[in-house]
Amino acid sequence: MKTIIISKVVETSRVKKSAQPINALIVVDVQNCFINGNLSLSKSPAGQDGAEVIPIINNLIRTIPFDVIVYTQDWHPWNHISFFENLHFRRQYLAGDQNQTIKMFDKVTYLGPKYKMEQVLWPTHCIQETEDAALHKDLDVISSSSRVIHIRKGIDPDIDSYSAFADNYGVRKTELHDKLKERNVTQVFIAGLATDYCVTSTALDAFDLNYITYVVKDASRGVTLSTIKSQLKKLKQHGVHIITKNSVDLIGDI
Ligand code: VGL
Ligand code: ZN
Repeated sequence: MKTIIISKVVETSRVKKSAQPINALIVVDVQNCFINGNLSLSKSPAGQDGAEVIPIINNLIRTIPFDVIVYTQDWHPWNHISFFENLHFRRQYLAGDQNQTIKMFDKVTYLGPKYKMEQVLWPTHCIQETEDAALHKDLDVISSSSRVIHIRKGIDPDIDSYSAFADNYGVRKTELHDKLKERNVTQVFIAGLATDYCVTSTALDAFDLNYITYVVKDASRGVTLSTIKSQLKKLKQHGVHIITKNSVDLIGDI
């Protein structure tokens, strides 16, 4: 019995070593809203410039032969739960004192039939079909082919979605996992906006879905320095590899 188990382990690692990894680049939310629009990272606490990721990501796309390229977009309806301006629609569902003073960027908790978690209240951003939600014009968007996947998220008015794989409750999945599996992707490299929110959540989900997962730190920009730091630490502890643009290696650790 023991011998059988041991030989199985050996077999698995041998097969793994000889298999060629299939690599995807996931370009997270490189949209006007986070660069020069309603939720410009330059106006957020870390004061980072989201536009700086564009030439870096373009260079990755041009020089590295990724098998698959994914572009994600935050794609909210006008009445979305994450907008500070929509607080009045759901004030009755606030946990605690419903008359509490709440400011933009505060974290609140909504509790109710449809709500069960904390929500940061962002300025209205990335409304579906608007210029604010478009991918930035300088980003290299490979024209549609079997190599390209487009994902839109945050579409349900009542739940936010930082990850490109699923909403913040982990309930409603996007098509991303199925589409990556169809293409036999084994490794994902994640870059874009914002490091401490959508990049982090996408990377944690990718790891949990068994992809070998890399975050390209210097090809990403974030909202708040302290959360950028704490989220990168969390990612590392989770098993996500934090790398830089010059150390993208498609053979990786398989
Ligand atoms: C994001 C805040 C709100 C992101 C999306 O793309 O990281 N951040 N919506
Ligand atoms: Zn959003």
